[in-house]
Amino acid sequence: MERYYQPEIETASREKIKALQDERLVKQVKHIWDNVPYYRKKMEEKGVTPDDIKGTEDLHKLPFVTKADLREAYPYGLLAKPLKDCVRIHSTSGTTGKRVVAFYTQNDIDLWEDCCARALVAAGATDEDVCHVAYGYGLFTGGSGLHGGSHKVGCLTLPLSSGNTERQIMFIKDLQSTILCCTPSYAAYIGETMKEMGLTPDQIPLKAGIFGAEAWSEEMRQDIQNTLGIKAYDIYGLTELSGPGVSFECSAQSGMHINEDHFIAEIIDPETGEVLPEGEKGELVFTSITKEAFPLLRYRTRDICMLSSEPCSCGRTFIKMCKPMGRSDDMLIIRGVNVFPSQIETVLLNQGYSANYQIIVDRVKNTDTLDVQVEMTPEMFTDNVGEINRRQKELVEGLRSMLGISAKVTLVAPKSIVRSEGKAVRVIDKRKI
Ligand code: DLL
Repeated sequence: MERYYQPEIETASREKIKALQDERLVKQVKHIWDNVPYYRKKMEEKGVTPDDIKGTEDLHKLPFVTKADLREAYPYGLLAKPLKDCVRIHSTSGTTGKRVVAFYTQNDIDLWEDCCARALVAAGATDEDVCHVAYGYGLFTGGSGLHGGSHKVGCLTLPLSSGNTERQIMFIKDLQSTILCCTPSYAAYIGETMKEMGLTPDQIPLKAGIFGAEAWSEEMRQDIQNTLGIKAYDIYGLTELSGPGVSFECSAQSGMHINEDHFIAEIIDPETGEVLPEGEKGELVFTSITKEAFPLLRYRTRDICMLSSEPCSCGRTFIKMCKPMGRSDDMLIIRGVNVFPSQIETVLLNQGYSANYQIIVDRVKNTDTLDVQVEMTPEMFTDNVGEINRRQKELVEGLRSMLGISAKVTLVAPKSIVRSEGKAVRVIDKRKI
């Protein structure tokens, strides 16, 4: 039977959810107008005042907020509460430009941990479980978010953080971890290491995993489920909005329910900013309606996604978002064609490879080149040149039919591509350097 952490809201009627969103949005806009001069100026420039916002149907009147705004207002410019009321800071893992810092009051932390607890319960967690948190702890939100959620559910929490993979496996075995929380690429690495240590899925107690923080394909889900002998659930979020738990997967494993009592989602055309009807693909935009310290109105995530309000077999009534297809800024334009790393991953996994690959893009004599380096699995490893050529050709064909352009494929020896303990680096674009 499906279990919920907060059934009264997770299964509420659509009317109740809408009424709650209307009420919270109106209050949030007023809070921001009164306390954040940066926002007030942006709203004034667009000719909007809090009086114009009566409910979600007025959302489109508000200005967007982008990462550029967050950088410009760094570090305190978007803060809506006095610092003395804030109890925590987290920061994005971005490698370029100024980091984005987000602030939390105790109430913000509480609500965020509730969202993570909802995700854990949806994945089957109870107070009988041992929850192994192998997301990074620190400025990154993954570790603290799932850690807090795990406490709320009453799981025995193992705050391992990432790294030291053999030790992780020792603890999983010795302390009987049943739920694993980490990035999907780290879950795959843990699975690979277990295999090398001679462990089969039935020798480890894990039953479920909560994996997110990076794009991962359906094929990668199957791979992780088989290697670890678990059910693998997706979880989505971003530092700017709190961290993991903006949305989470349920037993249906077909898209993530958005915690709509805290976040209002929209899909927009990334070029024009126009709001798109449900079911269309575009950029995901969120408004946080309960955040006190660092509230964001219409924040452009740059994640490309679709929404669906089709009823879900799990009984939750929150709308669902599909797996993000990648970030608009991760999308590669190669010889004029849009390519997402996740499309390449799908081809590789369908042809029996693991998710250990790297995409190298360059520009030679004014023409873009796409080189996909793929690790052979230990089972298929060979030094027979004819066999390697045959396999490479097969992959080139698969990629051509998926992407519509030709790529070079280089098969490399097992274990030669660096493993990731956090978010995997899939693309090296030498054109930007
Ligand atoms: O990655 C928060 C998080 C931690 C989510 C742990 C889930 C689990 P940031 O480092 O700020 O926050 O990165 C946010 O990561 O805009 C997406 O592009 C990407 N992302 C997060 N979750 C998913 C997911 C955390 N499930 C950025 N699928 C987001 C695809 C994801 N991409």
